[in-house]
Amino acid sequence: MNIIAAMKECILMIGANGQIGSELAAALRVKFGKANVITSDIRPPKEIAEGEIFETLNVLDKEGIRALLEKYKPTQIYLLAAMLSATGEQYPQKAWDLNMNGLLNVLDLAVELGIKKIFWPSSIAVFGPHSPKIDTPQYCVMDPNSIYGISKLAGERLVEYYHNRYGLDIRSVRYPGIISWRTEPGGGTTDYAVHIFFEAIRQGKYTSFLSENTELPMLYMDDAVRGTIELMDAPESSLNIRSSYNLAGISFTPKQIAEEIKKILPNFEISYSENDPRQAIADSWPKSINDDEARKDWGWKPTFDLKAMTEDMLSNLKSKL
Ligand code: AKB
Repeated sequence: MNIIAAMKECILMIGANGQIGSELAAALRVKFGKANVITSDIRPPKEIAEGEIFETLNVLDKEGIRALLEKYKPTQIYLLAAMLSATGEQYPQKAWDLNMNGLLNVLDLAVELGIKKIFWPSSIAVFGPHSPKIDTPQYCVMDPNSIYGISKLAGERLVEYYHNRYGLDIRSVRYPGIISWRTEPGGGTTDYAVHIFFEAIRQGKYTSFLSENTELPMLYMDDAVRGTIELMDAPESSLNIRSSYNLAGISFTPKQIAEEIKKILPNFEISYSENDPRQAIADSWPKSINDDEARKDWGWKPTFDLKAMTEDMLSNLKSKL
């Protein structure tokens, strides 16, 4: 996208205060300018820097969304408001309501008001116990058994439907667990892989709620943000998947990440709790993901391996905490 085209874009991000939204919004502000990225969430963030635009918005309030769309006339919507897997199991009805009706509100308003381009994230949670666990392909048996995974799979079918039926240019990736140091995640099954770094710096030890050999797909935030923007910039004609692209980064277990941390912090200690409900969710998910379609269609390529990610996390957290 050239600079003139980029400057014409205006983005409304819904659910911008979470782990991914806060970093994606920062990258989009650099790309499009602060005045062209409107962030919104159910509560204001701790700080709103000069020149940034924030609006309080509940994604279940359809008329509230309409008012913001009419006020700012965005060309793109990023819908990140969702309840994640672990919290979803505590509040299944609320998770379904937020994840499905929030999406439907945005899709219906986009059709009505002619906003074509939308980003909506799916998740590796769309896979289930009968999906292949290793190198999980784009297309396979999908039988998610968490309410979050069920809502994301239903969402994938909806976004493809709205693309086919109404011509919306909705783009999506199935995020694995995202690792970041600026904002801590909340309510997910993969959160241990972020908390372990914070606690390594704060306490020198960590009790993992997942067992030592639970392998899950993860991705470093820098790669996740870059990949998301690359997908949104890709020519529409190159996209063959209108549900959601598999996206892979690094797969590792709590034991492997602890070993990598010990190379930098030799006194770091890890222990494991038992009977955590998040273990069953993790056991139903893939261990590794095949993302050939994303590589082929829009040039996706992750850059951080476990070593590079661990070094970057620990050096940033040492300065931050
Ligand atoms: C979660 O653990 O619920 C999320 C996800 C993989 O979508 N991080």
